[in-house]
Amino acid sequence: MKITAIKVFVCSPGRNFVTVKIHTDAGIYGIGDATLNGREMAVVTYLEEHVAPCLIGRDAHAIEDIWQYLYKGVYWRKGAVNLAAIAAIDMALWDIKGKAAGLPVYQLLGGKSRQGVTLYAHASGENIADTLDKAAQLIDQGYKAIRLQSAIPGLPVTYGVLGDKKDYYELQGNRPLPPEEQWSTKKYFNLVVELFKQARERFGNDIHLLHDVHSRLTPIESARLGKLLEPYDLLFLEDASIAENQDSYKIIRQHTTTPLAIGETYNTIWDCKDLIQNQLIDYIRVAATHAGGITALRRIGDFANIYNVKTAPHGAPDLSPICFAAHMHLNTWAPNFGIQEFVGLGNEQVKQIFTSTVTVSDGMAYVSEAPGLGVDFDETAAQQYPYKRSYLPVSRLEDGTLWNW
Ligand code: CS2
Ligand code: MG
Repeated sequence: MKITAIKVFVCSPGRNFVTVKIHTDAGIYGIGDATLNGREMAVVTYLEEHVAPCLIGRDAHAIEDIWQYLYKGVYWRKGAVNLAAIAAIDMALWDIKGKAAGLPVYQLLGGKSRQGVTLYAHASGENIADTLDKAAQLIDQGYKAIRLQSAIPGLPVTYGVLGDKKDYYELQGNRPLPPEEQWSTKKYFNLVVELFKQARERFGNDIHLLHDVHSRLTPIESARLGKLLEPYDLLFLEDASIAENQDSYKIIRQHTTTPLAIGETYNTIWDCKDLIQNQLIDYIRVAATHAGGITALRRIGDFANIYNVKTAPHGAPDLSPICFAAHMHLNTWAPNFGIQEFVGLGNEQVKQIFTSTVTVSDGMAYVSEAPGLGVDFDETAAQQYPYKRSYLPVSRLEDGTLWNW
């Protein structure tokens, strides 16, 4: 089965998505997600100018060889743009292979290790009470795991809190230039432990609670936070600190038993190899779109399994329903699957463009038996929502120092 054409689409149903469609001479096509939030057009050009011409005429079934060709063949390996492009091609080829075999991708990976995939949902609020009210609503909907993020008194904007925006798509899709947000670790510490203390008082110990620090603490600050949160038994503390120096997690690990999760910004196994093999983390959160697709996530997941590290794939609003579908097949197969982040199946425009067969009920998600990834992309509907440049914010400390957003 030969690749005959590769098309790249950018649309903005509230926020930008980059979608790849690979056509074959068997009349089967596959789709993949190449969305790199804030740098979408870099990936579009990379795919159209540098990747697509090399793949026309190649065997669409040769997923691994094409992955190696695109990763090693570029010479300039790694990087967010490279691996987002490889990821989209990879997802599309797995979609094609499943369609050709008449099997859902999870069957090609090794079949089901579970019927349903446990989700964690987002509760964010303007204050602790508001955040916990949102969490209570999610618990009533059947979610067994909730990520809590609350606005920080004294800071105009806080990561993960919608503010006056109606949803994440509105929040992320309207940033013509990078907004500058302020960070204060002191103000953050004044709130965050109290948030989880009150959450446990209100909801008891059965519900799983999670929190995303979003890389804003130094290792010793993360160690302190992990220790202070131990009484509240978090499922994991995410992105407690940047780990470009993977050894920095040894400092955190020495001080706390709060489970640690990281990986949504990682592009290859090399970004997390030491964290995993030294068991400095408990969950690896690499995303199919950012870390090289299904082929790569299967490899990273198997490596993590050797060290009792579970998978907890990233599931933010800037990953399209195609990436979510890819995660769902991986999550259904992976013996060491932990939990899947979930921010909903999209707004009405997203659902108009991406037709997914994933179903969600009672805090669990289920893949369908549809061949391939079980998701489709409507090119015509996508044209109604043209690309609109939008950036991620940047963060500064109160003295103006550029910080981690
Ligand atoms: C966040 C993401 O969901 C998460 O865990 O870290 O929403 C992240 O802020 C976005 O993916 C950035 O584009
Ligand atoms: Mg995160």
